Amino acid sequence: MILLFTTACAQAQNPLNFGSAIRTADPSAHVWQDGRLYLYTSHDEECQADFHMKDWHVFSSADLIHWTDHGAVLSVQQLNWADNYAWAPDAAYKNGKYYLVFPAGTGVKNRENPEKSTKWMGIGVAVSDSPAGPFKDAIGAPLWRTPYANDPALFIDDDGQAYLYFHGINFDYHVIKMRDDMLGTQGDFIKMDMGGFEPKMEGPWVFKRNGLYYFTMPENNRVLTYYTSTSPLGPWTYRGPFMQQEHASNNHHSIAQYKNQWLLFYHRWLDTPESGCNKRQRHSAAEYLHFYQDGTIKPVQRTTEGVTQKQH
Ligand code: FUB
Repeated sequence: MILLFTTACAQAQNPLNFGSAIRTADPSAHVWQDGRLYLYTSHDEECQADFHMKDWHVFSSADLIHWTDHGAVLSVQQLNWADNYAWAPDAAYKNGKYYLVFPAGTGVKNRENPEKSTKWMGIGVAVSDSPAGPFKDAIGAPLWRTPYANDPALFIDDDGQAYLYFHGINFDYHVIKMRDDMLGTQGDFIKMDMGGFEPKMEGPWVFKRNGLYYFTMPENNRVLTYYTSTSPLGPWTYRGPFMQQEHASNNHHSIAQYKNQWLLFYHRWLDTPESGCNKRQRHSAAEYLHFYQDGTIKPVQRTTEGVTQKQH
């Protein structure tokens, strides 16, 4: 028993150990019918420049310690409408199929002269019979071209209705309903009532707990904060931060319940002295998430231990 305890705690760690030096970010966690927890991540190429990213990866685990690397499950090379910016994905299970929603784009961002930027991003949908992919672009086009959008997050309510939240230029804090076949949207964008507080954001994530909806996001792209509501469409009440920023760098997270424990997945910018560029690069990590009696979220600290199945 003592040996088991020691082994489990010794192997749990942050960043998550995927068994290779792969750099991942934007982990989106889901628990599917096979009882495993799946992480859908974006992939930072070693020392990449300016978030030029090319494919999406999947990892799964049954104990949060040992991870299976399912490899690259979709690449921008397979798209006929984008060739770059394989950014934060999300996934959903519906109609007996697994759907990957993903942002991708074209063009170049000109940071010195933004008016000369040609960069554009949109959101696609890919489908697979397996949670581990591979996924195939299901539409052959983005869901829409305007507004510019990325960082999609799907939430499927108990009645089966899927909602798509995203970051959109001049369209933050909007949501749109997905069609039942998940291959298109229905109705118009719905501007949500955020109670008058709408900071810069990316990477929204919505979940439901005890009948309460949580809209969570990296405020100013860095501090994880949240709102609550009794509806997935709001109105939302701002509740404040639950994880502070680190290194003045972006964060992107997801929240899932696995084996009776709530978990926060996010990424950290860590020094990579072994790399040629010798700069901070992103790595997926996880922490336990705890709630107060009234449903508010307890502040989360970053740890090096990470999560285990609490065998102790
Ligand atoms: O990984 C690329 C982008 O960086 C994501 O889409 C954003 O949320 C930020 O994490």
